[in-house]
Amino acid sequence: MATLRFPSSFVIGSATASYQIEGGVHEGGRGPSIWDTFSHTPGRVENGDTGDVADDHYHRWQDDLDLMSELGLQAYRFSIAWPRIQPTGAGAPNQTGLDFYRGLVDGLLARGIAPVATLYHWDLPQALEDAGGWPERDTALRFAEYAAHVVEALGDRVHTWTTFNEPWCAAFLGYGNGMHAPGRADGAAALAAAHHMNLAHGLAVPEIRRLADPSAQVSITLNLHPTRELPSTPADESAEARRRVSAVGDRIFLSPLLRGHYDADLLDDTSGVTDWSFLHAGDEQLIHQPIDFLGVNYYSTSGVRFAAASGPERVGAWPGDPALEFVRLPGPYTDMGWNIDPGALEELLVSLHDQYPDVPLMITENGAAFPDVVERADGVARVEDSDRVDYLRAHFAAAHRAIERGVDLRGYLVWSFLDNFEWSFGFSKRFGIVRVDYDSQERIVKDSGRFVQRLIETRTLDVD
Ligand code: IFM
Repeated sequence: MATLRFPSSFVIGSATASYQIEGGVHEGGRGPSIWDTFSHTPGRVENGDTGDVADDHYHRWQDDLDLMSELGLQAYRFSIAWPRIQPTGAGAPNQTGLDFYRGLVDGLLARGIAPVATLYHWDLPQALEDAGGWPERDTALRFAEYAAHVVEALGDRVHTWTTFNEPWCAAFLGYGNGMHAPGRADGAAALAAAHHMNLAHGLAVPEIRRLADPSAQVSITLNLHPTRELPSTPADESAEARRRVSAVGDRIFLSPLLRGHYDADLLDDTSGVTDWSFLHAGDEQLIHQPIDFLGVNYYSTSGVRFAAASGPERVGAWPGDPALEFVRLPGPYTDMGWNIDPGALEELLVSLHDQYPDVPLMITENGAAFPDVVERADGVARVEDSDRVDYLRAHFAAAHRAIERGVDLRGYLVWSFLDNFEWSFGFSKRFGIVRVDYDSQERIVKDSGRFVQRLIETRTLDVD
């Protein structure tokens, strides 16, 4: 047994996102988002679940903040619902929407919890999708305006800003294979969407810097795709498959954001899908804005190879690479079917640090879904989620190893604070460190919540 100590500057907290927890979808002047439309479309979300009520956080946020305070969270990452601020995605901001987030932020500050605000966690106003959505360049311009409204209202009190959460999912699951809202399956549209999210980031960052407190930290959060070699696949094929995943999964964001250009191999790999005419002269320079840290969301790894060329043509999340096949690596697995591989988190952080040594990192999401069980004894409810505690312990240890290896890792935000609407899986997957009963809205702090509480209190972690 060893005891690891985290630096005092290392921020430990938790995260959520607007559509996944808020509910109150018709309140406060909020307009519809693509996720309202998608979740209300039969067959799109497991069990027909929607975010109409979700965790009812829109009404219960003060109690939720009290729970965060009880756990001692140092930071809370939440997202702002664009359709609460601009119900149709354009025009003057809706004061009631701004007031909701101002109340939330002030409540956090009053409890000594640092707000980390994400501007886009996938709830695009439906009106903007009706006008073409992210494959349209105009959506990037609208985003910069929206960002300015939010930062003008909250920039004096929020010091950490994230433009986008996981643009890969929003572009490639939303427009590439249609698993996410708005449910379109068109490889060229997905690539245009990815570019316009990059552009939207590039246009929004100067707005944030103009309107926020000068000490503001500005970031973007990516879900990168760490892959491992498959023993059964020849090394050169494996290397080529992994290169292709890194191009259209990771470097499509990393390279323009952090180096100021799209990589030649990405343009080449996708040339059969699009001519990239949506990329205008000067865009790459616009996208390449200095950021203060890069947010990293990490859960799992996969093996990748090329499938046999026969079979129906697949339109998927990997435009230009229809033969790419993802292979599940050995377990253990979480309830999402994702393999548990904490070593890959350490490797990912070290590799990002080696490639972009001047960019500090923050783990903006890490956590696990498990099918929790509530036990009640003497009127006290308990969720003994030792599987989630083990997962978190192993991943915090991996983060600690990365720090020891010289990575400038600023913090770790556990996904998620509350059980919530897990997108196309509806409420069937529970990621929370706090359990939510969706009928009564009762909250129960799970053992994993107490684990995080102790970690923050002691700054230490015991590992075998
Ligand atoms: O719930 C999601 C979150 O919205 C984005 N990152 C991954 C989480 C788990 O799937």
